[in-house]
Amino acid sequence: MATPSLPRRLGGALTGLGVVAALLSATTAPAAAATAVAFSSVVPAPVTATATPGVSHGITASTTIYAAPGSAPAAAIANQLAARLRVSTGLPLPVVTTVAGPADGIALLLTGAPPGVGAEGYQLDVTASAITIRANQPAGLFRGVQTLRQLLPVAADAATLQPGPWPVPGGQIVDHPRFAHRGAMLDVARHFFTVAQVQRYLDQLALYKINVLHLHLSDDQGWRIAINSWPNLATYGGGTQVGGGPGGYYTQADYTAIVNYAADRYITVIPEIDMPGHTNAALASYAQLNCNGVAPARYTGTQVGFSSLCVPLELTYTFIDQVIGEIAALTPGPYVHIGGDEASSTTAADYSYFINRVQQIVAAHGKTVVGWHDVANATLPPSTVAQFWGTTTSNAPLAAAVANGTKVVMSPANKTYLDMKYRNNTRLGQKWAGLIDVNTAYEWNPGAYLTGAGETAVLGVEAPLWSETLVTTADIEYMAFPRLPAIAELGWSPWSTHNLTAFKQRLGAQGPRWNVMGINYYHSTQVTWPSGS
Ligand code: NGO
Repeated sequence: MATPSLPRRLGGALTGLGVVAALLSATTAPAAAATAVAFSSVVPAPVTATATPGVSHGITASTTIYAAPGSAPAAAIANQLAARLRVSTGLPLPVVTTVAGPADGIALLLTGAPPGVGAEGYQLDVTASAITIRANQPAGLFRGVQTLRQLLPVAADAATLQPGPWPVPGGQIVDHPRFAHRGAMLDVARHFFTVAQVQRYLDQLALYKINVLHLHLSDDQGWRIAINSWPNLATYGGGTQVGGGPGGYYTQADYTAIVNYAADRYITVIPEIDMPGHTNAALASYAQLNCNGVAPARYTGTQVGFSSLCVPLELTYTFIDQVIGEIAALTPGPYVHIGGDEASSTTAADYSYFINRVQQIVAAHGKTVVGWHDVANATLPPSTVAQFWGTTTSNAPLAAAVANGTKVVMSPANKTYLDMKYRNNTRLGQKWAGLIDVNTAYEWNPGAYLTGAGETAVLGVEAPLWSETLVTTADIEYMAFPRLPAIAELGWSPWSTHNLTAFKQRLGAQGPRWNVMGINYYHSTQVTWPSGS
């Protein structure tokens, strides 16, 4: 419904993402001034955002949410939005699927979007009478809803009832992602995180249009998913963690709960079983997997590179086939990650043989292989995706694989590793790839970074969060925020919008939102935080 009595919200048109100050006019009432939001605060930056000066649409007691008729996914997205907003606004926000809009209320439509926005893009129009999101696919509606959330006053993201009002600035956004893969990795092996903790992280990822959660499910210090054919992996191999705590593991139902929660947010889970190195937890669980038939003790330190599955042993491949088979059956997404990093206890010849064979096992289970870029030392079919985690801008084996058609996910450790410290005195994290504050995380171009891997060879970007030093949700959030949104913007926004100064203002505007959401973020001195946040 229209809210003609609302004061003017935007001072001027935004052309493209020319982040001209879309600020409150001097006539704005003080209460609303505290909550109004500008197009220029959306992260990741949209492809184009054009404000309509003097226009806004208020969400009120008479707002209805219309979902595209006949689309269960559109109805589900509408219900998610309504459920979220009811908590903070207390408004009824009925969801109906019988009328297509967009005469009033909020309409989520699967018609009329520009074809060029693809499967994940959307067009958002805010007029005095209605808010309309149009997309070609439900994923695009979901991404558009995340933009709408960021255009609402930050109080809309609160967990308790807030007074309002709930104005949305008028204008149009037409938006779509630069890269198909915009990922976050969580290491649940060094320290275990519960389903609820992972779900909380998924909620945060969704807000920044991340579409992949890569779960690092096994390492020397813990095996974190129940495998029915090899039960000791979880019950014994999952029973510890870095520093020697109780560890933990996901039942298959737990894993499915994570996968489904992610799918509701249009996020694909990529499970990783790291091999042939980083396998002490598996080797400790089954003596017969060891070349010498003796199970090593469980490991709670943080060294890497000392363990290896037994490459000449045939049982190794039976084991892998059964493990990958069970995980593939639980995983709707197309990928299984085989790790392959830091196999320094495996000879080069064994490594090559092993990776080649494991790729065939994964393919036999109908999945596409992802591996850390070390796998380029073996022979890769063009379908295998390599995840670059180096600290230099050239890597000869990887460049050769790319020349043969392999696509790359960019996770340069000195840019995207969320476990690196911000500063020397950061309590959490490591320093081996350098210190990473916001400027460093943001100032690189994923499509023009690695020699031989230009824009078309890059599938996307991913921010890994290794957990050697991380124990709690507060720890995860402190390391992920504010750097994760920087990586999310590199993955989503066109390079033409890239601007460090503008980005840090947009990022700063997220701070009050993180406050109401209870996110424990690092108050980087490189970011312009609004006063009081
Ligand atoms: C490396 C190593 C991981 C560590 C991480 C810590 C890769 C791909 N292997 O990244 O085992 O946890 O660094 O930053």
